[in-house]
Amino acid sequence: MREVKQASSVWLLQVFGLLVAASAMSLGSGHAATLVRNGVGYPVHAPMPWEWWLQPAGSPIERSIDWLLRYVLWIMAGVVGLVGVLIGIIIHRFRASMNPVPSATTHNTVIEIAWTLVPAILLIVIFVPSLHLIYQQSDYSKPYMTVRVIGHQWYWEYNYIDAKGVDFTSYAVPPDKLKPGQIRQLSVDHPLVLPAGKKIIFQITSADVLHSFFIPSLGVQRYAIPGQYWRQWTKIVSPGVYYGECNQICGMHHDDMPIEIVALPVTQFKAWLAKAEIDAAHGNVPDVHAYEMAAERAVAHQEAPH
Ligand SMILES: [Cu+2]
Repeated sequence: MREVKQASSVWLLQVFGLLVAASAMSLGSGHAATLVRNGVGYPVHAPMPWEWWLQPAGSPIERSIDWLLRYVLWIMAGVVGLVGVLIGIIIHRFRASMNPVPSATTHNTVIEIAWTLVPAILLIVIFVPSLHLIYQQSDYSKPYMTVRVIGHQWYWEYNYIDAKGVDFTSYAVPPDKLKPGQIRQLSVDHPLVLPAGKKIIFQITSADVLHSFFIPSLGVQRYAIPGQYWRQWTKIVSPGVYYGECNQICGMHHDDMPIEIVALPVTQFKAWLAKAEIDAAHGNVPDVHAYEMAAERAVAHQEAPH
């Protein structure tokens, strides 16, 4: 009987050790995903066919979210694995045929302390990084710029409140009007153009019903609520195109309000914004191709030998 006990506890330790090793490997691994490029050679952050994990992180917040998800998932896998193994041992060792005389044991102080302490420690171990992430998400200090995002049935409106008159709408490109390189139900007529590597605050609201401003690769998701401004910040690590969508059911054409963000290097962004201000002064929306040309220049600059 003693031998059986020892063998099962060794086995248990081995399973637990494997889980710990696997989680350590998972936590250490970074994203090596290669991104698709669009018509002007810009990296595209969009959902991929058969994708089963999160999109590669494009902002510090999304990196933290990704890390916390893996961390909690592995703790959960450890708990589920351990409980599963224990149930297996109990079913096997304490079955009726093996125990003709039932045990009269009712208490075991050591086990009772352990099963109180271990979950409490696990909760603390999850709570500390979660709280850290909440603080990170709530840090609105020193922004480079603020963009007011307004949800409408069924399009987005982007108001660059620091730039005079730059306020335009963004509609999904209808499926029959898609140009090569554009993505069905994700590409828009006027993307939100932003600088890469700078802290941006979104001031999110709605003009009619509840919408939600959601860009998975940037770790941005906030309800757009009529009569309220909700904030969220992001910092887009590298230039590229980032896609998202309204993810609050907002009526018949809820699926027609995707989000397309073009992140340009700061110098190109400044040039784009200056041009957009001139356009606005003449009552025009920013030229659709201006950002594409800026992106092309950015790619050429990136790939030039140093
Ligand atoms: Cu919506």
